[in-house]
Amino acid sequence: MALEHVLTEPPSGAAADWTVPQGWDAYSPDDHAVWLALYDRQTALLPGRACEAYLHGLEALDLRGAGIPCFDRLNDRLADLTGWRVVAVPGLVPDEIFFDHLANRRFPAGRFIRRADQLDYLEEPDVFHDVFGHVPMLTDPTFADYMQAYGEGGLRASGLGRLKNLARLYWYTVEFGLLEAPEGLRIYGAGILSSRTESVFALDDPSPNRLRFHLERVMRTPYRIDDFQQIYFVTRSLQELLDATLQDFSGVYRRLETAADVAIDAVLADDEVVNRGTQTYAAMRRQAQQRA
Ligand code: HBI
Ligand code: FE
Repeated sequence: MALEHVLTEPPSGAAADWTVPQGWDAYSPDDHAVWLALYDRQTALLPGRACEAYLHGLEALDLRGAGIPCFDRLNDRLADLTGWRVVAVPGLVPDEIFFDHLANRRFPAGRFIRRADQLDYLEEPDVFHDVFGHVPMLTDPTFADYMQAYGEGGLRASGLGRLKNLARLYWYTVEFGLLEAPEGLRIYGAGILSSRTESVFALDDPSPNRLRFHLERVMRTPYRIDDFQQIYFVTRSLQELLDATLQDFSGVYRRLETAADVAIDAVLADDEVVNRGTQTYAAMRRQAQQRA
């Protein structure tokens, strides 16, 4: 086994599908205060930055409430809108478990919340990232279908040895995707929407490349988990994402067997460039790390 640190069995207290009770009564007043602080900070920033579908969803779900949402009550509304539900999980779950939940319109969400001294960054997805970042988009019928199609594609990709490529699709769309709206670029990716600094950087900073979404290009592009992205992919519509994902990936996967990965800062001759980045931010961070 290569990945010895990743749990392969559900931890005690978890069901076979890795779900756990949310335990809403166990949140402390401090936990709820962290939710409210993060919520208010992000919602002050997001009008004019987040896409319409996201802002609508946020309103329809009444996510500020009095603190961390109770999943049962949230699900009453969400299931009415698109048939999706949120289920609590103890942390990252194995890929197949994750895909199986998505394929069945269940979104696995962390139940813990970061501490007040970790507002800006943490490694594991907590309830703020998962619910504030991801769940409003699940109220959009097209995006709701896209997430289900992704889960179904994941179950097939596991058997074909192309998970690395499929994970990039998730990363560059569900987590870090941008959308071209009539009014300009807008955010739909949850990793951006739940980050104060990246929700500014992703749209306004001259460093990153912003290229039109193209399924195979995305699948050939590695990503960073430790800093702002060096490249964002811009889709013309959520329908474009769904259409790209509903096709049979076997031809794509066959070509990927021989296609090399693309360097993270590269712009290729046939890329459709929205903004050519300076890559200044990434260069500056590299220098700072070399000095350290
Ligand atoms: N588990 N809870 C949780 N959340 C994720 O986003 C997640 C996961 N397990 C696997 C996984 N993501 C990735 O494999 C997918 O991005 C492809
Ligand atoms: Fe996420």
